[in-house]
Order: sequence, then structure tokens, then C-alpha cells
Amino acid sequence: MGTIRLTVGQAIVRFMAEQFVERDGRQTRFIAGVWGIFGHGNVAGLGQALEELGDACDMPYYRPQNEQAQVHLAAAFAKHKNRLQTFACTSSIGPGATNMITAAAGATVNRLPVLLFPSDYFANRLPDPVLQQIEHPLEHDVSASDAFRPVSRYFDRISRPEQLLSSLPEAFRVLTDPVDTGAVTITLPEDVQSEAYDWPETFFERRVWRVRRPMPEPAVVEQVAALIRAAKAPLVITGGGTIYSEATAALDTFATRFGIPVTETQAGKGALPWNHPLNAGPIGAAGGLAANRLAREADLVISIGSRLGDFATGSKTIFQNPDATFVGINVGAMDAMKLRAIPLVADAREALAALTAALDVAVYAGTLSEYRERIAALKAEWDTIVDDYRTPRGGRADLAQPEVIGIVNEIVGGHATVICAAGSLPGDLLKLWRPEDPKAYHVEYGYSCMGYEIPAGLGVKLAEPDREVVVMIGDGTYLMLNSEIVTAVAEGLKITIVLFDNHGYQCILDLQHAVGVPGFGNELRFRDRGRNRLTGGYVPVDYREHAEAMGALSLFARTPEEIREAFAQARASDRVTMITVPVSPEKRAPSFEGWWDVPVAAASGQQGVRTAREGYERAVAKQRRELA
Ligand SMILES: Cc1ncc(C[n+]2csc(CCOP(=O)(O)OP(=O)(O)O)c2C)c(N)n1
Ligand SMILES: [Mg+2]
Repeated sequence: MGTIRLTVGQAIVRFMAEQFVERDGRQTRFIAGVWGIFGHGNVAGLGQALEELGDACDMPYYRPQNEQAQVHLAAAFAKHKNRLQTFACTSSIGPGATNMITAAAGATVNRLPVLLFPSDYFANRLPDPVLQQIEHPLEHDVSASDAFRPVSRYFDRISRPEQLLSSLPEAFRVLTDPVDTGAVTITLPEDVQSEAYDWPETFFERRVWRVRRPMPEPAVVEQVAALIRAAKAPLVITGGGTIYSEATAALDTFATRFGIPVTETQAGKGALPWNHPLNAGPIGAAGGLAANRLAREADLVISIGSRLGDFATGSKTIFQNPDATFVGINVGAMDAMKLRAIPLVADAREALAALTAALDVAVYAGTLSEYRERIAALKAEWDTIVDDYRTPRGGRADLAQPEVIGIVNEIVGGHATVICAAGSLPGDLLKLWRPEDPKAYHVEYGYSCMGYEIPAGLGVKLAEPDREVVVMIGDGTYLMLNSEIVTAVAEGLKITIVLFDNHGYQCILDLQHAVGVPGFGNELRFRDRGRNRLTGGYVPVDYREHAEAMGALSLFARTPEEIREAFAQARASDRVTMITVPVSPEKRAPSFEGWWDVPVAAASGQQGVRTAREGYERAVAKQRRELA
């Protein structure tokens, strides 16, 4: 057996370059490149390896400004690639490593593959305590990198080089498995990372990982087909799994042929174009009128590729028909079983094809015309409401957020990718954005992580350079993580960022009012010294100048006309562009018969809190606890 002498870092680069995935006969190199920030933990390990072997292995290196951001970026890239490709990320030990944890959790929650190599303290322990070492007093083998364990779908620490021989293949199995995927973390002690070993040459042979499409069990297909035939008011909820599985055409066929309305979650939005006759729009706490009314009455709810988070189910209040049956189509059994559903554990595309075939064999003609008319009427009503919110009222300043969303969507159309993650924008976008393509709507709402937006813009642009990318971001989240604008400048990545300046955390202020609490700690205000509270005037922040200082083309727009002019300038430029739009702190899209369980204080000296608590207890009574 031939061997080849390489360091651990070099072996990782060589190995990653030879890992491919295959689905539907198409092969893709799985790791597109490596993002990393170097420190003493990785500079001589993966850092040295990337410098020496990166070009030969076609393994490009990218430098972000923040380790959290590089992992968001990798996750967004993977999401846009339907999980068929991702980036690896390397960091130094200690703070560089723990900076990645937030975004690792986000990737795991959203079931998106990211491969993380945080560095770790010396395995030989001779220089202990090395700079940044925790020195846990009782558990001597614990390091800061152990904090990755709960947020990773696979975790390993390489304390001897040869452990890579079994660890790396297992890491790639997890990354490329549609059920198990998420953050995969292999921590690399700084000494081991640069140690050499004689690796078997076979370790670096090309390996193709098949991304499986599990077939549904025929008996369950028959059972579900019978339920569909018997249902009077069936309803589909589509999640992100439909898009990842490239099942959108199969979903269209299924819905159209049998007259079954499709409602959408944040991850599922775009599976059908907004104007598809059977797209009943978004469902749940931040959903629309049509979907939420259909959900209330539905007698058969079929979820496809959804983790059924509380926003999608209105914290389990949107299904009010006590006789409703639930079916879960999901590649993962855990998700398929939720809501006490009949689990159709399978790939979404295969399951939809099998159901369609079974219903065709049974000569099922679809839902009755009364139901189809009701769907059409509700959809028409919902579309009119959305039109109304999107339409600017005159050319004045003090625009409402929904108006800005409408204006931007009109400008960029239904094929540009809009990106968002936290704040009030995701709810408004879910209701008001009109995608016409499964890749036109990219909202991370599993972890709803402030700071995802701009790195995600870079990730999507790298995934599909020819598509227009628009990042929608609140002022609060911008202040938390904006520095990847510098990376966009360095990499020549052209995205357009629309910053909504409403003086702070307005969605949480809304929530605060809903739980009966007067405004406290959410708006960006000066400290009022007399009261010793943050109740002074607004702190002025010049976001336009801030982004310009980082090298962006930075514009300011107050009216619909100014937004259109700014976009014209943005589109004419090849630079990352930011358009700052001041918006009213109050005007957002309301709730459309959705509810979200956020507890209200059960004891308070304040009347407002007590009143809110009474309302909360009435609302909680509608929760379908038996669906837990
Ligand atoms: C990292 C992180 N910290 C805290 C939160 C809780 N949170 C959700 S939205 C939000 C405020 C967002 O403010 P901004 O971006 O200005 O959006 P707005 O609510 O004004 O639309 C906060 C604090 C979060 N989702 N993520
Ligand atoms: Mg804000």
C-alpha cells in the first residue's frame, strides 16, 4: 500500500478536494472552498496547508471579518445550493472558535451542512495553559470547543493524526445525509494540526456521496391516498424540504391535478410562485388570511418538508377542526411524526410522485368545486390585501416598511433572491414578497439569527453569481454584524443591501406592548440621566456614511422615487451597494388571524400586564395540546 506523508492540515485539504456528491445523475464537488481567520491555533496547520496546496487542489481560501459570519455565509451558500455544496470554515482556538458557535447552531436548526474546523489547545498539554485556554478546574480535558457539541450534528476532536481516517468520512456522511445534516465540527488541537503522518494513498481517492432520495412505503402511500380521497378540505403546508429536494414541479402537479391548496412556511415560500392559483400564501403566526382561514377548517393537513416550528403552526392554534387528520411527508422521521401525523417518511419528490400516481390509479378527480371556489375567493381577497399594503400612499417620506417591500419587489421582480433573518422584516416579507422562483426567497427563520443577513448575501452571490441579490436588514441587526461589507468589497461581490432605519428593535417593542410592558430597552435612545433609563431622544446613526466608510456605494432614499433612483444607481454599479431607507417606527403589516405563544407575566402590579395576561390565557385555551 502506498503512503503519502502530509500534515493533518494538508491531509484535510487533500481529502476535501476529492469529496463529491451525486443526486439525479449530477455530480458536484461538495466543498467549494475554505473560509477562515488565522491565529496561533491554525496558522501552521490548516493555514499552511491551504497556502501550499490550495491552488493545486482547487480549494480557494476566503477571509471574512468575523468567524460567525463565515459560518452564516457557508450555511446560506448551502441553502441556495439545495444542500449539494457548502464551504468549510477554520478558526483559531478560544474566541475564534466560539465565535462560530452561534452560526453553527443556526445551520443545525435549519438542517444546512457546514463543515467547521475550530482549533483547540495542545493535545500534548506541554505549554499549558496556552493563550486563550479555559483551564476547567475539574474536567481537565474540556476546552472551549466542547461548546460546539450541543449545536453540532457530528462532533469529533482529533488528538492523533490517524483519527482523521475514520473521522473525515463520517463527517461527510453526516453532511451529505438529508436527515442528519447540519453543523459538523472537527476540532483540531494546534499541535496535531501540523503533525505529519504517512497516510494511505487510497484515503485521497475520489469519493462520491450519494444524496439519497428515500422511497415511501407503498402501504403508507395507499393509506394517505385514501385519506386525500375522503377529505373535503385538504391542505398542504410546504417547508424548505420541498425546495431542497427539487420537488417543486411535483408539488405543482399534485396541487393542480387534485385542487389542493398549498400554504407556505418561511423556508417553503417560493416552492410555488406567488400567483399560482393554488398557492394560498403563508401560514401561521406571521401568515396570511387565506392560508390561516383554510388551516382553521382543514380536515386533512399534509405537511411536506417542514420542521413545523411554532411560527408555522401558530403555536398549534391554527388547526381548529377537531376532526382534522395530519400527514407528515418528510425525509426525517422526527419531523414526519410531528402533530401526531401519519408519517410518510420519504423524499418529498418521490412521495409526491407516488401519491399522485396512487390517486391517478384510483381515478380521483380532486376536491369538489365548492372547495376550489373557496380557495380562489380567499386567494383573491388575500392578493388584494397584499396589493394594498405594498402600494405607497403618495410620494411622501416616512414610508411604511410594507410599502418599501412593495417598491423593492416591483423593482427587482420575482426572480432576484431576497434575504432576511430577524426583526419585523421576515414577517412582513413572508406576507408581502412575491417570489416567482424557488430560489427567490431566502429567509432564515429557524434560528432567526440577527447578523445572518449580510454574510448570507455573500453566500448566495457566490452560489449563483448571475442572480440579483437583495439583502433586507433592520438597523438593529445591521449594528450587530455589518462588517462583511468589507469582504464583499474585497471579493468584488455585488449585492444590494436595503437598510430599514426605524430607530431600533421595533419588532421586540411590538412584542413588549403585546405582553403588556411599556416600552423598555428596545429603541436606540440616549440615556435619560434623570430617570436613569433609555428614554432620551433617538441616537442618530449615519448608516449611509458607515457603509460608505467600508467601501460600499452607499445611498439614502426617503421616498418611492428616491428608492427607484437609488436602485438604478445600484444596478449601474458593480460595487456592493447599501440603500438606507428611514421607515416609520410604527407601520408594519398586522397579524392576519395568526397567534404566537409568547408568555405574559402571571403576576404584576401593572394593570397593562394583568390585562395582557387575561388575553393570553384566552388565547392559550385555543392551543391544540393533543397535537404535542
Ligand atoms: C442574535 C440575536 N439576538 C437577539 C435576537 C432577538 N431579536 C429578534 S429581532 C430583534 C430586533 C431586531 O431589530 P431590527 O433589526 O432593527 O429590526 P426591527 O425589529 O426594527 O424590524 C431582536 C433583538 C435575535 N433574533 N438574534
Ligand atoms: Mg429596527
